[in-house]
Amino acid sequence: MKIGIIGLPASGKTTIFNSLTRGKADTGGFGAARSANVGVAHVPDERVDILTRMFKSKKTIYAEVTYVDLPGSSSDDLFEGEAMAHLQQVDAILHVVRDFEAGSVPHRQGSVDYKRDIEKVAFDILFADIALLERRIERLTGSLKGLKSADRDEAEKNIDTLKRLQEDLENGTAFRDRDLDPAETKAISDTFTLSSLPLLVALNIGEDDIADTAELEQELAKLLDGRSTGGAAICGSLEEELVGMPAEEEAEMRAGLDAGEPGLSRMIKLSYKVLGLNSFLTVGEDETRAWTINIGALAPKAAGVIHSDIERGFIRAETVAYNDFIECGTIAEARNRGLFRQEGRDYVVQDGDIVNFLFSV
Ligand SMILES: Nc1nc2c(ncn2[C@@H]2O[C@H](COP(=O)(O)OP(=O)(O)OP(=O)(O)O)[C@@H](O)[C@H]2O)c(=O)[nH]1
Ligand SMILES: [Mg+2]
Repeated sequence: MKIGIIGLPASGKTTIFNSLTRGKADTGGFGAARSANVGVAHVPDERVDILTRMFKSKKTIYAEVTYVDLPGSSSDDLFEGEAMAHLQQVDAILHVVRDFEAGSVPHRQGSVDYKRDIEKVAFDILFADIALLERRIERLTGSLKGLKSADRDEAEKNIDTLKRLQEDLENGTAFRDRDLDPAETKAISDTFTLSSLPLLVALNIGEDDIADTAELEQELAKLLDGRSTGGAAICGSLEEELVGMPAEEEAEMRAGLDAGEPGLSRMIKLSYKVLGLNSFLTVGEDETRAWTINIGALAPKAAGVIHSDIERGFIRAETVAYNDFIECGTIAEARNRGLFRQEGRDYVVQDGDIVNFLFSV
């Protein structure tokens, strides 16, 4: 599961990427980067921290989200050339929007206006899909002649459906904001569409605006009322500096900022959610760990995330919900109160379940 980072040139994509993934990719290239940066962010999870302390675990392992910082675009057309090929490989998009003033970093539009830029990129995404559907319609139309009549009727129906979908895009409806009926699903089943990907927005704010983060995020939320869209405000330059520090110094600095939860962790959590992922937890002296499953995964499938042998030999899952466990304090007490349950193959693992799988080899 990957998130592709897009945004206008010099909006701070690579700076935000470095902050999210604790990376050190070059910034300030003004669109010159020719290859993508790929990195992993740890999903902050207080439950994992608390369980680590309770079980005195030697190791702590968080869930992860992979980010891909796309190669720079030399023009304002974000979806030219290679970009589309990269975007076909991702599961969601993170749009980095510039909202910092810096004389040394000119904005191509001559001024900083995040609302304008969000609208421009949203429009470009729709426009890219209109063009993709156009090519599909042309190809289908070109093949009509060679088809037998039954197949031709079918293809003509698909063309009509695609044209209707295209009109909706022209009227501003992204695929992520609509349900598709069976005919529509069929018509676009083998066409990649950009606007069907969940879209997140990171507002890259200046250091002077950090105090107004909550207010800025409220304004941002008003702009982003689409279905699977969310946003957070992040001060890219500061975060990049902080994650580059030794851990202790970073913690000290953060405490001094007193800014509450940084936008960065909100963004990573949001990314995880938008990808449709849940975490179940395993605990013990060796390690406390969050494991990633798709929402709705059944117990054997979740077991398979740990090891395919556990999925194959699955007998049952012993589980207690995180909140129940915290109330009880120990597994033994959870067992006494009937909250430590035995679940079978058809159990849908819930986010925050503490699980122990029983299996035969
Ligand atoms: N003052 C300030 N400068 C920033 C901030 N974020 C990024 N910059 C600067 O803006 C310039 C561009 O940042 P990058 O992260 O390289 O932007 P980008 O979007 O990856 O740029 P390209 O990939 O070249 O299009 C760099 O000089 C950064 O140091 C910020 O929050 N505040
Ligand atoms: Mg860059």
